[in-house]
Amino acid sequence: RKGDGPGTSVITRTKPQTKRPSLYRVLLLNDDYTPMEFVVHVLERFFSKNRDEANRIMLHVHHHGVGECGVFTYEVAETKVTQVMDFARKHQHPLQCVMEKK
Ligand code: NFA
Repeated sequence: RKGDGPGTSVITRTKPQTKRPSLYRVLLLNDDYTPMEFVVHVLERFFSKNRDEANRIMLHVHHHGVGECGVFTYEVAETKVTQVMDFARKHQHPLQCVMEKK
C-alpha cells in the first residue's frame, strides 16, 4: 500500500497467505527428587504417551538431563507447560517443564 495523497494507488495482495505457525518443543528437566512414576504419569496424562513411550522418555530425561515431550504451536505448548507446572506444584514435586522454539 502506498501513501495517501492525490495520485495514490492501493495495491492489494493477491498471493494466498500460507504462513505456517512456528513450532515449539516442550521439554522436561531432570531433578533428584521427583518420583519416576510421577514423571511417567505426567507424560501419559498431558502428552498422551502410552506407558512404554512414557517410560522411555522419563528414562531419557533421567539419564541425559532433558528430554522432549512433544512439539506444538505456541499456545498449545504454553498450555502444556502451565498444566505440568501446576500439577507438579500441587503434588509438591520440583519437576520443571519448559518450552523452546524449534
Ligand atoms: N531423577 C528422578 C529420580 O531419580 C526421576 C526423574 C526423571 C525426575 C525425569 C525428573 C524427570 N527420582
